[in-house]
Amino acid sequence: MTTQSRSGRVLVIIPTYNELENLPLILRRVRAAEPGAHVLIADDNSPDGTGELADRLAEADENVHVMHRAGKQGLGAAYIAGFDWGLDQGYDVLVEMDADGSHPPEQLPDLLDRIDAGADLAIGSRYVAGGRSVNWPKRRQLLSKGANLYVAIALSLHVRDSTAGFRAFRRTTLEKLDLHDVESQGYCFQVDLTQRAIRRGFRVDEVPITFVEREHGTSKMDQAIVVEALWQVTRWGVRYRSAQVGQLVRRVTGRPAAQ
Ligand SMILES: Nc1nc2c(ncn2[C@@H]2O[C@H](COP(=O)(O)OP(=O)(O)OP(=O)(O)O)[C@@H](O)[C@H]2O)c(=O)[nH]1
Ligand SMILES: [Mg+2]
Repeated sequence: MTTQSRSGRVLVIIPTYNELENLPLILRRVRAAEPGAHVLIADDNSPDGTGELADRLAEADENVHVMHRAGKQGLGAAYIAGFDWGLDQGYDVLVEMDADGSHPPEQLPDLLDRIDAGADLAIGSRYVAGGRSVNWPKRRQLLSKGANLYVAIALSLHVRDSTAGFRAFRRTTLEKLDLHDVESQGYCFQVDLTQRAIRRGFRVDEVPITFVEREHGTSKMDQAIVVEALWQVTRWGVRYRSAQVGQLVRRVTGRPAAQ
């Protein structure tokens, strides 16, 4: 078992919104699975008191930190704030993990091992050999698979699970992703970071994971997140394709790019 990543200090960022039941469970599992890793809980002023519980848990464990944010601003914004904090504090590897138990902390060492092996971004994937989803309703599985297929075709991304939210980034990767112009949330946020990493030439590895449907609390996924994702991916796809056509035309005509 890996106790601490050889790639340096690890911060696991867990965004929370109304995760009262899940937070103590996930925290215990993370601390057991990867005792050397620190945790940052990024709470958006959850009405159910998750933020206060996070404070109490952090008081009992010096490796647990809490970031209180003013109100619900979406998963992407919480992660960007968490990355900023983690980079500022000098962590070498920054991990994304949901609070609801869908991303098994017991598989965190697998992600960190992949970083140690040279990946710049390790994605916990449901759609590579050995990966799977447990108890996920058929409708959600179809949505997820359909979204991934659309992303792969529209953006020419050779990643099976580009919407996955269980990931480990090297700090040097995040530093080059221009995080401050990322506006997307939800599914789209994960796709955006994936395409940025690939376009900048980073090594992106997928590690098989078992994704488990949440047992407690309620999902924050809604129709707006799906519509945002479809719309954004379509826009990126059009931009990517027109840039490719532009390159092709320049190659054929021998003309330099218009200024
Ligand atoms: N800080 C913060 N966390 C959020 C926000 N929205 C969702 N989260 C957290 O992000 C994680 C993922 O949210 P989920 O509701 O599980 O969304 P999902 O995993 O895409 O959807 P399901 O598969 O239905 O669970 C959980 O830990 C949530 O508590 C938000 O606006 N702010
Ligand atoms: Mg979830």
